[in-house]
This record gives sequence, structure tokens and C-alpha cells, in this order.
Amino acid sequence: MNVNRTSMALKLAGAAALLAVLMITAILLLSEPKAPVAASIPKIDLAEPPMQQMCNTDSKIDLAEAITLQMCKRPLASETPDNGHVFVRVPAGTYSLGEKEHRRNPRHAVKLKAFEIATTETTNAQFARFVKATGYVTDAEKNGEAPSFHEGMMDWEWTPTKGAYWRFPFGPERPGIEDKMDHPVTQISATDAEAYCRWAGVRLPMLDEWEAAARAGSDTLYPWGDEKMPKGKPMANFWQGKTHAKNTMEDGFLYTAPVGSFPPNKWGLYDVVGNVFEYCTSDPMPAWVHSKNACVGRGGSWWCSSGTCSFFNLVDIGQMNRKASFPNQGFRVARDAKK
Ligand SMILES: [Ca+2]
Ligand SMILES: [Ca+2]
Repeated sequence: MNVNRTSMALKLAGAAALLAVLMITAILLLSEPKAPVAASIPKIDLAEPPMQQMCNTDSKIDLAEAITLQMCKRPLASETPDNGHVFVRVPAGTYSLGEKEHRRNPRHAVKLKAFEIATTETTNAQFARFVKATGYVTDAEKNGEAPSFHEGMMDWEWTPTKGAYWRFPFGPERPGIEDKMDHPVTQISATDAEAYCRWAGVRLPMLDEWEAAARAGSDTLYPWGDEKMPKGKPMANFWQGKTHAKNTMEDGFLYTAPVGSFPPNKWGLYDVVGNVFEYCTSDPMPAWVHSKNACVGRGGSWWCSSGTCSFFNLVDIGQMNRKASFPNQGFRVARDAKK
């Protein structure tokens, strides 16, 4: 009996000692400095935010949410039924557009139904899918030539170039679009743009729709204010230089730039000013358009030097031939808002 008691006492003492050792070890471990948690968190590169993926998952973004698009440097194209277009919904309302006493676009209020407009210009990748699916032949291809351009030419000079079309905007002797699939498609006429729209189930924006969306509530000459280059910084892709003799390229691009290379407007639309001129429709056409073969366009382009193109803003409206193609003309799509 005494032996058993002694054995039990020894076991209890051993367990107590073990417990004490474990507690001391735990206290020591808890008091050890922890490894920095931040070291295990992947570094987020703000230049390429993870929000990019979001641009690709929701093709319709409400106006209230459009601000989130500002995080998307470059919406990604996808094989969605609408061919990868990402839309911003512009609500129905009365919009104040134009400029006081402007010759073509005087100040006016316009009542618009709700509509959706693409956040970027239509890209070479998107147009290539259209051509692949339909075998469509553009006006430039039918003509066998289109106007081309290079740095050093005279202002307003364009060279008719055999074999220039959307795959080779400056002709087959110069690089094509192989590594520019995220650039806006060019060398397509307004007729070509409308054919694309029919295939993709979208349409061109009307003049007033384009301006309402491009203004995003602002009353300034450019989406970012009234200064063309605030603090000397280009906010869009245009021609830096008084003439076309030399492009000093402060914005980094001699010709087109990948869509979405510059900050968007307040509603998440990229390149409304600059990069490529954007075809619009109007019904009826403005009174100053006298030819039935004419169409209208907005926003200016990479070609706009300070001494030539005056359309690089939110107010001016350009006029072009419906069948003409240029390496600085493209389009952005729109569609009626779903109920
Ligand atoms: Ca440029
Ligand atoms: Ca543009």
C-alpha cells in the first residue's frame, strides 16, 4: 500500500514538473519576437493593380461604380459575346454640352436616354476577331490604297499608299500591327465601323452621347481641365510639336498608343481625347454638314499638332467622308442601356 502511494506521488510530481516545463516553454515562445508578417504578403505593384481582372469579369459597370475603373490601367479583351468591350452606363438625364457661341457646337442642353459606352476605343484585336468571323473587307482594301503619314511631312500632308489598310496602317513596307493588338484599330472608314457594330450588336455613339460621356460632368475643354498639358505633363496621346516636322514625344508615343495608356476621365472612359479620332452618328446630321457622304467624329488624335488639328478637345466636332480611311481615325462603340 505504501509502495503504491509512493509511486502515485512520484507520478504526480513528474506530471507537475512536465507541466511546469511546458508552461515555461510556452511563455518563452510567446515572448519571442514574431517574424514580420508583412514579409509573407505579396507586394502590390500599383502600376499593374490586381483590379485588372475585374475589368474583364463584368462587361457592364454602373456609373456609380465607374470610379473603380480608374484602377484598371488597361481593360483586358476577352471572348465575351460583346467581343471584350467593357461598358460604362450613362444614366438618362439632361446634359449641358457645347461651348458658348461655338460655331459648330454652341452651348445646348440635351435630354438623353440611358445608354452604355465602351471605356476604350475599339482595338486591333477586337477588329481582327470581326474580320476572322465574317471575312469582312474594308473600304481601304477595296480601294487598294489609303493615306499614310510619317514624321517630317508637311502639315496636312498625307501620302496615298498602296496596300495600306488596318493590318498595315502605313503600308506593307512599314511595320504592321502584329505587336499592336491592344492599339486602336485605324484605316477603317465609318462604313467599316458600322459593319463592325452590326456584327458585335452595338452601335456608334451619337454626337451628344459621346460628349456627355466624355465630359463626365465636367465643363472644361479637356477631361482633366482647361490646360492642354497641366504642369507640362501630357494627359493623352497627341503630337508634341508645333508642326509635323518633329514630334518631341513627351507623351511617349509617336503614333497610336495602347488603349488605356493615359488616365481615364471621371467616369472611367479612356482616350476620349487623343489617340484616335472617334466616329459618331447624328440624326439628323448637324446643319453645317452639307454632304450626304459625310460623317462626324470627336476628340482629335495622335496626329494633332498644335499648329494643325484643332479637334483635340471635348468641344470641337470634325467632319469626314464616310468612305475615307486614315491612320488616325477609329471608333468607340455604344449601345442602348438594358432596362
Ligand atoms: Ca503622341
Ligand atoms: Ca480617342
